[in-house]
Amino acid sequence: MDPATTPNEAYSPQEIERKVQRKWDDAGSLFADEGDRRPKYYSLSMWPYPSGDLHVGHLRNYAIGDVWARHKRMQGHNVMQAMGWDAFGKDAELKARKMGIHPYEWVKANTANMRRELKALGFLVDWRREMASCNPLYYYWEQFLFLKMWESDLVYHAPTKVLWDNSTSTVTSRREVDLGNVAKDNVSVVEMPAYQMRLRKYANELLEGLGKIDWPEKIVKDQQYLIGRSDGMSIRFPLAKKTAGLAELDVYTTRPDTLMGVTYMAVHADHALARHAAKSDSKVAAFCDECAKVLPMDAGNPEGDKKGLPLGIEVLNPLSQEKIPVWVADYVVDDYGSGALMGVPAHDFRDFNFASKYKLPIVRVNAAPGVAADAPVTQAETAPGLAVNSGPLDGLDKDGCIDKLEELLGDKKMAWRDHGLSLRDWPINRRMYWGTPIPIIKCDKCGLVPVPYEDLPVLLPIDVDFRDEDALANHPDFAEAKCPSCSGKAKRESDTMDTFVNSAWYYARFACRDSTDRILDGRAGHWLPCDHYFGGDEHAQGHLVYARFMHKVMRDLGLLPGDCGDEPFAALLCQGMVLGSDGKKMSKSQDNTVMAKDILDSHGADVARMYIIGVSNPKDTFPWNEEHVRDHAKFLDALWNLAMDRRPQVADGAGKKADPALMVALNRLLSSIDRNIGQKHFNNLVFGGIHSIRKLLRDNPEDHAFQRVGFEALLKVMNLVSPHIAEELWERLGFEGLLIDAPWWEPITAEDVQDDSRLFVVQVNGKRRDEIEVPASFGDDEVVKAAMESRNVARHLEGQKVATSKVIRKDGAHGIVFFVAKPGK
Ligand code: ANZ
Ligand code: ZN
Repeated sequence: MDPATTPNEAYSPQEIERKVQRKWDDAGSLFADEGDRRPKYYSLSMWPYPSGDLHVGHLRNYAIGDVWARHKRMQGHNVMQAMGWDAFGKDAELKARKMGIHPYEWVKANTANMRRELKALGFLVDWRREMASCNPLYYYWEQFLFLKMWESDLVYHAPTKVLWDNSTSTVTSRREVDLGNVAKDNVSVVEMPAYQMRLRKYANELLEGLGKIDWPEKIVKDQQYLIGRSDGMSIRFPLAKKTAGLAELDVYTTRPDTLMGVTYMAVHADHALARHAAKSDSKVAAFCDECAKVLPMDAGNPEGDKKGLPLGIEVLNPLSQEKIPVWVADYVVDDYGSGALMGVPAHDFRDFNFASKYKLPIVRVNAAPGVAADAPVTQAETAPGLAVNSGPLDGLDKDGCIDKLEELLGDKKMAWRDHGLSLRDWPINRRMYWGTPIPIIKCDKCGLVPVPYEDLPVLLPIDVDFRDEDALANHPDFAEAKCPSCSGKAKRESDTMDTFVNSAWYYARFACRDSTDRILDGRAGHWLPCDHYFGGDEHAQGHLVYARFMHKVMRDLGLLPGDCGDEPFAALLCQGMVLGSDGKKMSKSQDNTVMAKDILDSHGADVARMYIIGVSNPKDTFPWNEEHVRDHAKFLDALWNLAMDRRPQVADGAGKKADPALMVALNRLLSSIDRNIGQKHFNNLVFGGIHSIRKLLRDNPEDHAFQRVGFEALLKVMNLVSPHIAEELWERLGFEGLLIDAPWWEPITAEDVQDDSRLFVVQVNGKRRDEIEVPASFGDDEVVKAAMESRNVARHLEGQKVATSKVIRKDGAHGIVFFVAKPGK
């Protein structure tokens, strides 16, 4: 049968997608094996929390990662992408409590849905590596990791203050409150014994490592801020009279040069001096109780009313021996520095407000150039100038003051260089059932005793009354235990780990998820570090810190085989959000959520993927637009028909040489596609790339050789974005092998894109009407003339008078012609 004379088969996306996926499966195309000779490339997109169906935010994340992964593969890498389920956690548990569905059942049903949808989307994922954090084999190794950390004192047990969500009776976090997931009114500060991971121990390395990875600037800044390392000094103020067993009060300051301007000291309500004063002063006692309720996010806030009370205690300025009163104040953070500060109202905002309110002296000890030493201070002057009114420090800048103080006070151990750190250790228990059990046994005689390795895993019982907020503690088989140390009767720890522990090391386990004898075997050595990571920037100060920490911990514990690097994720891209069509954040309550399934059912995977890649730069946020989705469906339909029509030309073009001018035009497009991929502007692959190549092909049917090279290139780009239709057309047009395995084109050289023609976009009254190609030698008049002759432009100028025409030339190769036309002859 002659394909040119039979009508085309209609484009039926779902059918093609199923067929192509079967083809990939049969060929084992999606598998990533360690034995492969090509260089490894591990590309990972954050694993989903199985909350129900796949939403379009997931779709976007994975479509972006897949563009990158498929491109790397075509460039000759052995690419591994894996998928799994961040299956433990609060949402499942709360849902369970509310709806009476067991979290296990809920997760099972949801993962089944999401797996089906993800598979239907045709991502390049090695599904043999699928794993879930709630699987005992996974959390067995997590418990093993915990015990290793326990042995090395990288996790310890101590009381800490946490944010308690009264509405769910679980531990929450500042982030949850900031995101609005938990109402601030429902939150209180409670002290609770906690297992804490020593994040602070790794603060310096976490900070330095940021310089070695290719991460978005914003995330790097967020992490620097979170770690919050500052340089300064600790200064020791002798107490005028020994109090509460203390002879001195130490404070940390970033401005030691302002020491002579200290007019009061402030301590946190939990400080020994405040607690001592509270014993004999009921007003202080009441105030301290008030302070205990201040949420940490409010305490550090530079604005807002600051409250305090004098304690009737005095210290001496170590430099001048002057007496200074000690106050208790609600703006002192208890676990920063020493939980006390020196108040310098003239040069610190918070101190200025505080001193103004309580009529404490404000003394200038620093002046910018040109400011007199006796100039009044009307607001805090925080930029460091030179010291004034400061005795031995006068005339020195900040560094000079620090040197001088070291000289004057260093020997007496009254001042020393020091660092501040905002980063806190990481409490990992959440008072929940649905998580990894903490492998500890609590014995009255022996204290906290680790579960012996041979008794791991500590299985999470499934037969519990999960409506009980203390389900594990009340489960007799689980709770009763024998002390491994004294064999006496003991209790098993009934708390479980935060889900962030699960997701802090999953990327490594994907390499060898079935390993039973090692947490990470040689396969992890092959794949790690992860070359590229994709996910949302809401994880900047949580997951992305914890995973970096855990990688270094596993390295130091000797659990990373071979050279896995010091950082888990060499490069990172954070995609923007998908908003509802109303421009608002998608949420169930707004009724503006779009599920991947909706668009899969109506248009198929390729349309879904093409829309979500083409609609905006991966980094940007955009509102969903149903009409644009339909436009993409129409586009792919037209493209299918064009390709099917051109089968004879493509077949005939083999072995022939295409017109050089057309090749230059094509090469220009390919070169810009390469540039856009490099910069991860994947959106430009759709309009600048796929659309433009299609247009070249449509307009030049007579050059059969060009039809062949053009379609070959077009399908390769489409393989990154809409891989099923591309794979199918690859076969129908008679190209060899599978497209998914085809190599990318060689880099385009300057020679490939040189020629004597120039491309101009033509606009009439602000609307793009055509693109013309003219000889490079054409002057502006000739370009305008050629533009007016183009069919589409002529049509839009018909019956009108050209009022203005203008030619703008850009970077040699491209340009724009503008026409302003008015009615009339
Ligand atoms: C005196 C001073 C003078 C300060 C001045 C600043 C400006 P960063 O920069 O964030 O590291 N501080 C120390 N411990 C504190 C605590 N527990 N709670 C609240 N504030 C505390 O913060 C360091 C500065 O924060 C320190 O430097 C101290 O105030 C204050 F012109 O000391 B400064
Ligand atoms: Zn014991």
